[in-house]
Amino acid sequence: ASMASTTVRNPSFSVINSDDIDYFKKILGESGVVQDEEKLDDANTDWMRKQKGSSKLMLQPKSTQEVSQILDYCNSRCLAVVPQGGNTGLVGGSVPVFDEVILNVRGMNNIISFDKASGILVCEAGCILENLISYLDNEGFIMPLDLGAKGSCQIGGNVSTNAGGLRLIRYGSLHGSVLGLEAVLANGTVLDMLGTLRKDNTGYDLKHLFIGSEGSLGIVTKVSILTPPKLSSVNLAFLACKDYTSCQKLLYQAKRNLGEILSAFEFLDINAMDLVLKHLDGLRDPLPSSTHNFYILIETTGSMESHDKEKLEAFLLQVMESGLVTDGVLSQDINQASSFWRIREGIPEALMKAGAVYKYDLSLPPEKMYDLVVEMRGRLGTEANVVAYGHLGDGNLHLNISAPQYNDSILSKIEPFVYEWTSKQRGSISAEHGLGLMKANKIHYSKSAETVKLMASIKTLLDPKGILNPYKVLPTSLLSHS
Ligand code: FAD
Ligand code: S2G
Ligand code: ZN
Repeated sequence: ASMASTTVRNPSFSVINSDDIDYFKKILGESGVVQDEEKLDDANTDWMRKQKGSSKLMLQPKSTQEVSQILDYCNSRCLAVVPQGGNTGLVGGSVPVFDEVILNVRGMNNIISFDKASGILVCEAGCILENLISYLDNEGFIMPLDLGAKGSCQIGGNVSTNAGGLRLIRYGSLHGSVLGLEAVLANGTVLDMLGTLRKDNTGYDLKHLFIGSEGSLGIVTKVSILTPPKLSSVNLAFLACKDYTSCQKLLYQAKRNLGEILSAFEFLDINAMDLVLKHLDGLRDPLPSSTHNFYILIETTGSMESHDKEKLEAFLLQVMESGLVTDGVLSQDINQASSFWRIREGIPEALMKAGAVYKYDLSLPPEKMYDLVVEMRGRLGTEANVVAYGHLGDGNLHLNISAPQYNDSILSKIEPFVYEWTSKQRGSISAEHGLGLMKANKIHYSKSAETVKLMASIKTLLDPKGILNPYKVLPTSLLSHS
């Protein structure tokens, strides 16, 4: 049963009334107050279509000041609020559980400043990632993160989920590239932490609390982020390996022989490849010769095409000769490269088309990672299709269990087994997607009781009435206002 069905609405939260609507219209104008059924239907439903809230109101502020006024009012009225960005989150964190007010910052999508010398970008939280990527492309820079949801996800949502994605292996996590934030607390206080300094050791670095807080500590309204320069030479290899151990050894070699130009290392198994080729149009297997069990995408990004090509070709020759790689192709142009990425980035979409999806986004010791996939195949047999792919370079497995329909017999074979297995390996039950609603009561598999208790006291300090994204991230039992 999904989390929502076992969650009880917090009786201390008020229900929206007509005075509230009048107030919001007064501060936001008509366009900022959305009560349209269809738009609300969309905003109440998560990307996985597993979670559906019953919110009657979505607010779309145009400025930090308006966000502050909304939260100040909601806090005094004890109205619960769900901060929402692109609504591409995968753990049920971005949609209401009951009738929480949805607050979407999509209307706050201005670029505030960009320093072409340092690459420091300051923008509003509602900027869509893909728009930032194209803005920077014109300036000769790139975003330090890239993910399949770039067409819809907002930088505010990326920060709030501490999104990882395809480039983390090269450019690190948002905890490193985000230099500053502006956030609004539950009582309307505007926290200006919007520094643009690389180094600032004056007191506790509080912006880090908001990175990955999934809308539970405050609403991110502005982001300052360090963006890397766009380099001239990008190459992409689509390789095949016969077994998982070879994938691991390939990663070890790539880090040494490609070194500083390595910019992505992704894997997908044969089940993932079959699903993509079956459900997505216009794609074909780049290595049709014979079936392989594992596919690896290796991207390099450097400043000298001739040097990079020489390095990459020497590397590919070496790993082919050693048998680590059984087959491979180097993209010849941007179209071929994007068709290779389309295969990897299309897996979540293919999974949705295949039917029901049980999604586990795990950090595991790389040498153990695929043992879990094999164990799950043993436990599920023909009941479900166990699909594995992910950011192998970061030790991040996307274990997705696909079946025609959701059914509890499959779920009981997966949970709590997957969480216990991960916990035994001291892995993370959520590498990059966050806890949201789906895993709000699962944090103990990856965090000690003392740390979770401290998180709850920080949450209570910043949001005493618990109006920000209630029922999510932390176990409700731990929160005093529940
Ligand atoms: P939403 O889904 O709207 O919200 C996500 C969470 O952040 C919610 O808890 C919400 O309350 C909170 N939130 C949103 N905006 C704000 C704000 N301004 N202030 C405070 N809280 C806020 N994730 C990865 O990490 N790596 C991937 O490679 C990746 N690939 C994906 C591929 C596909 C096809 C899809 C559908 C999703 C993928 N995701 C991935 C998951 C998702 O895209 C990320 O979590 C993304 O960062 C969510 O951004 P969003 O704007 O859609 O946020
Ligand atoms: C990815 C998307 C979500 C999933 O594609 O990297 O983060 O697990 C994932 O399908
Ligand atoms: Zn991912």
